[in-house]
Amino acid sequence: MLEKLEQIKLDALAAMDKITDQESLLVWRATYTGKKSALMDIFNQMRELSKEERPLVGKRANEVRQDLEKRYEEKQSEIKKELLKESLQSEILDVTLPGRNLSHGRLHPTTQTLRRIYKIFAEMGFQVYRSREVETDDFNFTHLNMPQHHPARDMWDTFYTNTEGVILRTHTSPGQIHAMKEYFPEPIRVILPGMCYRYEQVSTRSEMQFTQVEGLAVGHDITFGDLKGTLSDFARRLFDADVRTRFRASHFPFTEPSAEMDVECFVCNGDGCSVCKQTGWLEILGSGMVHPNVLRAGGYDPEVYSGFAFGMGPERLTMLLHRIGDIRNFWRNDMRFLEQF
Ligand code: FA5
Repeated sequence: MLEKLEQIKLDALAAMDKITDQESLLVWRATYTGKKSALMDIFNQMRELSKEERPLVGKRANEVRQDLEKRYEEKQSEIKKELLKESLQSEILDVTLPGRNLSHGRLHPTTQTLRRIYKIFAEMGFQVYRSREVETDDFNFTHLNMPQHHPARDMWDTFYTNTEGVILRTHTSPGQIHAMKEYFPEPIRVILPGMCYRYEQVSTRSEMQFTQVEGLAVGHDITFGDLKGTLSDFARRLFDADVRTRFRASHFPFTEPSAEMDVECFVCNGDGCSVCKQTGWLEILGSGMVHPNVLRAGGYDPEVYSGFAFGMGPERLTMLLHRIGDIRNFWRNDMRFLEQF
């Protein structure tokens, strides 16, 4: 028995020398010290030994078991150390390498234009007035001098909600009424930016969803001269100090008289080209003196107050500023387009 024990120990230690990983180490433990191991057989066979032999073999068997367990613990910590060494070498950190570039986010081109518009009007004393995108039919049309069944409503077809009389606004003009109701009887100088929606054919110049910036000035003795001066100055500040502009008579139910403002075409410098449809001019906004019925709807007496209003499309202005040929790029989410601004 004692010889057998020595042999078990020798075999186990020889097998241990070949072990280099955790998995084989576990197999080794089961083989040499587990329940079915030769060492355990010896413990089980102790009963069959003579009284003299039993303590000797028992003592030696326990020693062998302790030796093997000790060897197991040693091997385990060797393997752990080796693993740590390997990971330190393979995941080495070189602090002298240059850092990775962070990719910078950027503002959408329309947002950039909007911020320029806010800044210019802020310098002229206009505050930003936030107004809602979901409107009632009354605010979008009726209060703007377009009663039910008025043919002018056909110019602005929109999206209707399931709630009767609640629509997506077609322009920022209903915000004029909200601002007047809130400010009365104070004088007003606000711009109203925001999204508008129209049920119309999408093309290179028209989207179903676009931004507008409305402007409204109400007070005493405000004239058409103020309107022209404010908007001409705005164009000079946005485009160029010597940009050429013109006002063209137009019609909006909520202004009287009404005018559209054009800037000289940047592509052909006024000679006429496909972008300006051979006219040499590009329309940038609609405007006019606030109609008496609209002043009344907002609570201002047209005998005492007067005002002007305008509405421009920042996407169209951005197209002019950056010579963008297709408005549909603004909503395509194509990084190749967006990264240029
Ligand atoms: C209006 O919406 C008037 N409410 C403007 C106004 C305000 C006039 C105050 C008088 C007083 P219009 O439909 O022309 O007008 O639109 C004004 C601007 O919005 C246009 O010049 C254009 O820049 C922009 N716009 C209109 N429709 C679209 C569209 N489908 N896609 C992109 N921009 C558009």
